[in-house]
Amino acid sequence: MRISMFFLIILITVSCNSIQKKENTKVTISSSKPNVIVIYLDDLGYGDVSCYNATELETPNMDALANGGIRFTNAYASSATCTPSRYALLTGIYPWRNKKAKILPGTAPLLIDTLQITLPKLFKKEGYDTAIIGKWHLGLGTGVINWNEHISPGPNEVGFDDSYILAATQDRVPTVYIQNGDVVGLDNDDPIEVNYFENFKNEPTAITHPEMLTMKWHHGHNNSIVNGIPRIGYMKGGESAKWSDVDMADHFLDKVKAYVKSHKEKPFFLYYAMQQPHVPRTPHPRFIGKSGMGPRGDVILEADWCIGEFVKTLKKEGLLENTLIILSSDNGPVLNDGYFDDAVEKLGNHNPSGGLRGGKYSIFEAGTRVPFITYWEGRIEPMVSDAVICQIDLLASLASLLNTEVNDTDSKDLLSALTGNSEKGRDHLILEATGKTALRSGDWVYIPAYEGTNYREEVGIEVGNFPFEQLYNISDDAGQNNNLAQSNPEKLFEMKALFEKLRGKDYNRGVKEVKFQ
Ligand code: NG6
Ligand code: CA
Repeated sequence: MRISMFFLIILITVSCNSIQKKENTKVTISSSKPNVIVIYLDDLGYGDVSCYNATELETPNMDALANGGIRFTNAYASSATCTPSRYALLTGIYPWRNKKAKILPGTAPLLIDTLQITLPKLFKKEGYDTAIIGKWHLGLGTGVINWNEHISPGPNEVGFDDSYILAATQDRVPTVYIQNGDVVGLDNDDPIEVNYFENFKNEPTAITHPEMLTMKWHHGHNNSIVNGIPRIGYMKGGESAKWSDVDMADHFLDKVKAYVKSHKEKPFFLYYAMQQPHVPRTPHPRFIGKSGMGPRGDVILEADWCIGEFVKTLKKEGLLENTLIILSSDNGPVLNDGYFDDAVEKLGNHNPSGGLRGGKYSIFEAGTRVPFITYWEGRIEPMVSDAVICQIDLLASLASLLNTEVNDTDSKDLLSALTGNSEKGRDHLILEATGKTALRSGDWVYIPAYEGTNYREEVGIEVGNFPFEQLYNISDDAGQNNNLAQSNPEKLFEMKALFEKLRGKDYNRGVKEVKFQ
């Protein structure tokens, strides 16, 4: 009886939807409950995808989503690093409002308040199943973590029914997967210990045992060695639980495929947080050499392949027409992020930032402006949108999709822009990079004066710190080469006033230069 009711409802929903489609030239978003999948890459740059004008790399599967959906040209991560961007994505709160929203070590406590509204909680309230598969990097536990016991709070306590994660980053310990709070494959006789300050007695590190390394470190990344790769932080034990780096992409892909196959009865929200092309770049052997650009290019091709396989699964399972897919990246690109892996040497003519200035860690555009694609078969019509949108807006926009709303966040309802019914995005947006903030308003970008070095030698990136204010009109100066602060004092005054109104006058307090060890 219940089953036939269920099919009746589906039938009615499906026929209503097709009626709406016929009646309107533009997409009608009905009150039905589509699945929502956020595919989130790590450090993928604005120019790393062929549909974003990369000419040296072919990413046919991301291109297929862009060509059949909306490719946004002015979409932003809220921050130029991972943790703050992910915090904003899931909570709708600007990361600079939370002083702890900085790149976290693997031992950091959970950054999100368990009482806070989050993207998965929003979906859960509307009857969805929710899951995260992939990189977390938002802290776990409340203080000291015992990795050998159930770890809580974590993703499951902020709204995810299911979680299968790596705790922090691929280059940070512990190098194990955690499923719903428990380390996967752990042998109780070989407990895991983790420490970010000091090594465990007689444990090899990159410094003491360089002969054990299959990948060399450039800066940082000289602590414990796992699978020949030196990491950030020290780890002991947990041998049977350690992940295989080269299999990580396939592993997460298997998990997301299995998840959608087993969640067809109820609508779901899935956050597929891919680890590529963050360091260490460890393509599966079948992708090695495929890009001609070394491991960084190879893992972008690997990620693209995974996306293609995943979309194929959605199609095969009959889910594509009832699934909104959103694809983006947590921050801009970096070549040398701490390992010698030929990313610089083999770059050739590829331009990961797509001509934008800066990169990961940068308050310039390349730090936060990222690929952003929405795809919904039969519901979203292909287009390119110049609307200014930010990942922080997913919370309010997806609430709107579910015919509900969220209060007291920085998130804006841009559902119309996300579905192509409007090209109107945000009026303004505060961008963040390692504690420093800037304003985009209309076509203008204002960057306050900041202490510190502009060019960060280790990573080879201009992070945007100058002892004077910067003002750019990015409609005709996308590369931010022409500082108009002096020649356009009226605009400078207007932008500064708006920045200080939104950000508060003490925006510079406590902002310290990031040390790369
Ligand atoms: C930096 C790491 C870098 C990367 C980054 C986090 C060093 C020297 N550098 O501190 O390799 O892990 O943190 O990247 O340790 S993110 O994309 O997760 O923000
Ligand atoms: Ca990142």
